[in-house]
Amino acid sequence: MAYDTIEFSLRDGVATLVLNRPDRLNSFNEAMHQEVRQALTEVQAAVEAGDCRALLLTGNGRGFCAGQDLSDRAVSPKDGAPGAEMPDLGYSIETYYNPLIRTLTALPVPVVCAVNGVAAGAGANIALACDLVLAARSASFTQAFAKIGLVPDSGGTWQLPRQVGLARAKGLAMLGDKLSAEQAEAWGLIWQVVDDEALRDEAAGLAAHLATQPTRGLALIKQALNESGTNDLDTQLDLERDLQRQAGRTADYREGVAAFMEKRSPKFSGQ
Ligand code: T3D
Repeated sequence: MAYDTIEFSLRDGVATLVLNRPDRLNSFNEAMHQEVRQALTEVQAAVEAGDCRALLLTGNGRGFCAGQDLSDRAVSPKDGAPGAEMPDLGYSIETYYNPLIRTLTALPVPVVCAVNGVAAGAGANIALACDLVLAARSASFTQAFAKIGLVPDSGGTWQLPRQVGLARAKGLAMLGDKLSAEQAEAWGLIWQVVDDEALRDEAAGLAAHLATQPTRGLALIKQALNESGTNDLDTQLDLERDLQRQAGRTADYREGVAAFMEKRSPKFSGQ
């Protein structure tokens, strides 16, 4: 399928989705929402068919994603008068942003995000919903919502306190200041900072590596770590037992043990 607002490819087990509205810092308009959704539907089908074993998400230009395209939200003061129609942002969240975060979180393959520049508003939280986040040294993250009277969405109020603690989460959310990629790495918000010119190759290499690994096992790791956010220890121990049972029945586990015993490199099929 041909896309206008994104670039999408599937090669050697890696799906690559590039946000491509660089003159608007890859902010989301309706068309981009629809195309991202369509591409992720293609990814889901390819994962089920065993043709996709990792997803790479990044952006073109100097921004990763500036969240919602605010030119679609401009409301003149008279529009805010009593009785005037204001946009229903809850509808937008329910229709687009929440399903996107749920899809990325549930996707049973690793999602690598290469944050190539500023990640603002929902753009920041979409990046943080990915599994392994690399960021260019010049990139930054901003919970821009507070600056326009909104609340962090796309899972931001869930991710931030868990990843950086409540004090830093409140500072980031209430001030909306830019957090540098290096500070984000130091605070444990992202996996790694990479030099700008190396980012795309580094992220593509990481996704390519993950696509050769035990895909089922990685999906179970993702599930266990995601569920740990809300489980108590007993529930998590039970979950580990159940997931290990599943992992122990995969062809890749058999291959991993055989390769270890035979002192050779494993060749994982993803099954
Ligand atoms: O509405 C709903 O559906 C509810 C859901 C909301 C989710 C959200 O994401 S709400 C938050 C929306 N995003 C923002 O508030 C961020 C707005 N942008 C900025 O604060 C700044 O642009 C940045 C901090 C991201 C980057 O700053 P800077 O100085 O590097 O770049 P810039 O000059 O501000 O932006 C470059 C261009 O991109 C500029 O256009 P121009 O002047 O060159 O024609 C700017 O207007 C445009 N741009 C940046 N962000 C957006 C945008 N255009 C539309 N929407 C944007 N979000």
